[in-house]
Amino acid sequence: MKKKRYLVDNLYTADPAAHVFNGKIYIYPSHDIESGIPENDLGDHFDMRDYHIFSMEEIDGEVTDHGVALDVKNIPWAGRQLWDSDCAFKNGKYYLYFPLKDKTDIFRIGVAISEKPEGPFKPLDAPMKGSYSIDPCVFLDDDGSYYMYFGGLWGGQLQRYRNNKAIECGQEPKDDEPALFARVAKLSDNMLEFAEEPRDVIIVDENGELLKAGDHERRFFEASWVHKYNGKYYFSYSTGNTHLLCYAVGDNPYGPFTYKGVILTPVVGWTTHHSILEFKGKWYLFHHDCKPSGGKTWLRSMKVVELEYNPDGSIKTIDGMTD
Ligand code: FUB
Repeated sequence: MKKKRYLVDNLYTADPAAHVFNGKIYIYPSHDIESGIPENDLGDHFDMRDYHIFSMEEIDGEVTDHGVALDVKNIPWAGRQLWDSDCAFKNGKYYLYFPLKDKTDIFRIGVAISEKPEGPFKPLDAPMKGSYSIDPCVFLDDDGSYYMYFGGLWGGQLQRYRNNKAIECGQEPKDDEPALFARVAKLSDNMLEFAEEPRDVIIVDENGELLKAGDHERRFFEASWVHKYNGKYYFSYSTGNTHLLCYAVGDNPYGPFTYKGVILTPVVGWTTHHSILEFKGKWYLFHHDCKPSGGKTWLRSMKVVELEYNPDGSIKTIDGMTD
């Protein structure tokens, strides 16, 4: 599959997190809507209110919409904005992790549980203790440990935290200072809490130097994803205001990760966000763009394309603009 394929045409969907459960592909996207809220740098226009979950048996097969799996009106601690989610399976239960602003307009990460990958999901009464910011991604390592990666700048509020504590007047570091990094923490056995204090997901350049805050073409902005290929850990992410999907490679789930390159060049729209999945011996990049909505940044459409590696394990860059 060298051509990109849009997956759904009757809803706007973004930030697709794809997993194989029970031999099928399940996709956990955000559900974009026309909220009427003007566009701004804090992402207020992304005022999403529910999640639909999709599945397909083949990469080019029919896509099934399983309907509303979780609605903001059923989340007791909800303020607004259901952003990028992810799902993990353990001991017969599926755990949906989602970022949502609480009633004080602070992003927290919530958990909802189901016995089926497509839901419906029942949310817990409170967000995860010590959680903050956005874009949770849960990675299952070969030894059975689950790790959550999270964080996002600007509207994602990551700049308001240092050492897992909220700071006053949170700002990004100066251009020549180390960048802010995503966070990672092992999950507790019951999958409901962090089992440890979240740590920085450090990204270094080819000389082992920490990426700098002013390095907008390479530094982390949002959209963490982790996959393993040939025994190496690939941490991929969006650079936000430079609209690239990049990746960095490490030897363990905590990093440090060494910056390696661009997976996807800019797409139509401001945000870019993805997941990477192996299915039946091939690798795929799930992502989104705003072509079908005529470029409206808050109305995105998820799509999939094959992802290829070079013999040295590097990823072949995909052109975001071509079909
Ligand atoms: O969908 C809302 C936000 O836009 C996501 O959480 C970010 O990663 C960006 O794609």
